[in-house]
Amino acid sequence: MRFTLGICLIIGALFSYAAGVDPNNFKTCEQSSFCKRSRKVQSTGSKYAIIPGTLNSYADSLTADLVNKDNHHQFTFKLEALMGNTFRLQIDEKNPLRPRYRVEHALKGKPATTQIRVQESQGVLSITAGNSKAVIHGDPFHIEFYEDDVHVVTVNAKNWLYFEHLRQKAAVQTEGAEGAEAQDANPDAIQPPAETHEDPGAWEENFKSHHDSKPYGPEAVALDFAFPAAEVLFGIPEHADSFVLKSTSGTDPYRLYNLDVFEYVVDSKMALYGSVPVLYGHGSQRTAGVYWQNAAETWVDIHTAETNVVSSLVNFVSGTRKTPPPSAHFMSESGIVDAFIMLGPKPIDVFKQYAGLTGTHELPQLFALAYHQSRWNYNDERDVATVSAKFDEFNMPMDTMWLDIEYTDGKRYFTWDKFKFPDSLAMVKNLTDLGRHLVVIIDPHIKRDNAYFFHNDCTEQGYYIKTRDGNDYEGWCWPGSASYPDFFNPVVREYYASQYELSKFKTVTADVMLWNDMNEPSVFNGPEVTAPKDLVHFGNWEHRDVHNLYGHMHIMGTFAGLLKRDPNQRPFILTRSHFAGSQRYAAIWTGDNLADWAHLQHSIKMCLTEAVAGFSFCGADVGGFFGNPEAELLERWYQTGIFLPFFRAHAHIDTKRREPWLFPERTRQIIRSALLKRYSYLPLWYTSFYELEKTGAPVIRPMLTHYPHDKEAFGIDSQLLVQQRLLVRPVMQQGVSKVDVYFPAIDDKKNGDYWYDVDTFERQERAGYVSVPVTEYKIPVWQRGGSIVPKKERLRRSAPLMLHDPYTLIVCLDRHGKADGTLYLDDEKSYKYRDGEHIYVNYEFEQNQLRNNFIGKPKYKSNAWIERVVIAGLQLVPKSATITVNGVSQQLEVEQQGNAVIVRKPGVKMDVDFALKLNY
Ligand code: MIG
Repeated sequence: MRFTLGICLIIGALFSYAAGVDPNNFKTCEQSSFCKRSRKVQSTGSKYAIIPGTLNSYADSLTADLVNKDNHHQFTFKLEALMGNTFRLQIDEKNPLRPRYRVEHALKGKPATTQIRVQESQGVLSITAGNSKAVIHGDPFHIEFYEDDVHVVTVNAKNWLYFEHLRQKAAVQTEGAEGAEAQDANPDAIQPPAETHEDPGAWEENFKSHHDSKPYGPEAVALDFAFPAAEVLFGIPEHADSFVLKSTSGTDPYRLYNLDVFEYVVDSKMALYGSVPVLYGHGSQRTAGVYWQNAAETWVDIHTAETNVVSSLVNFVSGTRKTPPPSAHFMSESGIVDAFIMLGPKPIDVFKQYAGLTGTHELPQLFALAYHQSRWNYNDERDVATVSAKFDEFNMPMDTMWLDIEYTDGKRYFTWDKFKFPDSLAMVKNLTDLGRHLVVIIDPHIKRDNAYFFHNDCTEQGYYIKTRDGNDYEGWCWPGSASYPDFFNPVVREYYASQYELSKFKTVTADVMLWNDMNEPSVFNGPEVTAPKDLVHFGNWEHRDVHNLYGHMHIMGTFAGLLKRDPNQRPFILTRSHFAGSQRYAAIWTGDNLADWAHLQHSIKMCLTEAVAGFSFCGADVGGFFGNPEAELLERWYQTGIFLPFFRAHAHIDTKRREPWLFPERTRQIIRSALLKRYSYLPLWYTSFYELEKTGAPVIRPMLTHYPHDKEAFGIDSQLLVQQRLLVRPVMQQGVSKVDVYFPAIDDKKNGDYWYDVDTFERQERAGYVSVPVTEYKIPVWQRGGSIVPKKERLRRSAPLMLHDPYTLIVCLDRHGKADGTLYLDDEKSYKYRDGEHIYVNYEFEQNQLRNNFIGKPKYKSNAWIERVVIAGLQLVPKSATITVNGVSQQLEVEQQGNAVIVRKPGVKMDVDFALKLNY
């Protein structure tokens, strides 16, 4: 039975391109009993109050007991002030029947707290920490949060706090779902608490053919958050939806439950592979956020007054809000309330506050930011060698070849198919000799084959996730019958990590990097294609409690393994499943998208949301995973993909081969020029990632990040910013000869920044929509006036070969004739940069002079130099330029080219102070 189902699913996955996901395979809120129960509170409300006399205040926190006035159950409540305008709120049962799960490993460390000042007046307590303040109301319990006296967040604004305390199961209910009625008939039954008319799904629940035994019964937690200073809400990836969250009135809530969704559709609130429960509220004066730290299945209702002209007019005229503020209602199946309230005040501040809690991706090796060539599958060693050689033949740069599941011996990870890949080390060398890399896939499902060492180790040592009755759980996945290591056990992670050591995994080298897929986990014959919730993990936690963290624990093991293998190389890992904090270990991609225009458009929307949720290192399968893109779609996809941080072409096993040279000459040239553009901007990407690691500021950003006052910009998700330097608005529609670009306003008078077309240096001077003509080659991108962007413009076959190539600086002037911008460089591979072996410099142009200011001491020895300085926005063309280094001056040629001026061969090394002056 199980077997047949597995086969059907596999056949389905391989051969059907039918129109998209079958929603019946996934639960609605109504079909998820805790969601249904938690959502019901929206009509009844709840009654929680602080119990007078239980308050205790400490240097950095405050505690109290809470009571549910309907059933008299008691809870503990703790509010802690953290560094950086953030509060942490935790609510748990005072005396739970068994401990409730608290998320571990998501935060990058224990958050530093800060001193509070407590004041009381008329039964209302206020806690002040720095610029922020929490005002606590006891009955009904709710907390208002203020940033510099502006009210930005209310917790439990609508009294939707809902906390199902753990209970003994009433005796009569052991047999099935008729519970509620049967009880009345049995006088001996233990009555459930008066407030619950027991929901049939409370103690066990079925979905399709799957049974969830729910041994601990109902244990949901839910809470609402209002954002009085906000107009739009965004965040909570991963969904194939717009950047700004839509109201869920009349629809299901947004769902966060890591799932392998076959042919996901766009414009959808359905769950996907990753879950990052962070949500932001943004208005023109303030931005705030909430990180709901819970790894169980979670649904989020969004209540936003549908913005209409009348309501915004009323708000405008009265100066106060008449419509209720946008709010979000988080509902989780188990665990505790653990919420971080981040008070901004600006968008970039909140993004950094979130990064301060959960961390950032560290600076990747440069190659990881270059172009990745993947498909399911490159078949054998010859195939890999040929593809690599073809890129050279057609003069296209390419850095990394990928091997999907077919390289293994029967989907036994850490092994190779010896017929197709008899000499993997020679194949790898063939690539690394050209500066290229290889990435191989390793999935978490383990083939149950007693001739497979990994399976035997896991069986003997008890490393697999267990069923309720203590057996190794068996599911069905690519290898057939499979079990799943319990990565929550540190011993299992250690074992797993050690498998990556070259003494064990002898068929790869330390240059081979990793792809972890299917780690939601995907189980073909499991409920909703994942693991049953009543499985048991290390520490006796149910899968229900930790589901959204499974992939996170998997990649923690991989990351540790790669460091063990070679402590001097920065690991590169791509993961599909992710949770808050997974960005510390891996890049992500948006999974199995479709080769259509709508999915191309969603690649930007989805990655923008991921970027503000910590995952700057995000991309989508270029070309689309399912289906065969026509040439135009593929061209536009490359042109878009080069401006997302993770840039990889990938395709389903049944699609036609689509390496760029297989297309007609015109398509080839278009793709080639897009690739060259990506490589030319590598210094900018690299610098941006260094700054991400240092500051937490996302690499790609929605427009509102730097134009927080411009309401028109809030909802724009067809364009993105790279830092605050580039504005990218790719062509993502078929057959168009122009696109509408929105240039954001910097003030109420519709003034904008200057923006220079990066190809022509034509300048946009005003905010608003501009219809821009495009050709098939055109990628509409502008550089902000006031910024300097470092580039490298020589063609090589791979990024590591560019290490010593010279730089070009693109200087785009603002209204005052000024610009500045940073450049970061190091060995592009090792951790020596952590010991200061790098060059970090800020270039500044002002009064016709370019200078460099080193940030810290330049300690890396680079052979690179500055080959060219391009300046756009000068009033007059200078006659010449003078460069001065160490008191020695030299005259340089200046040439006008279109709308820019080029200073040739300043020739100065990267670690030397200089001044370059234009002469008139
Ligand atoms: O069930 O490894 O999203 O990128 O090519 C499909 C085969 C399993 C899903 C990944 C996709 C990958 C494919 N994998």
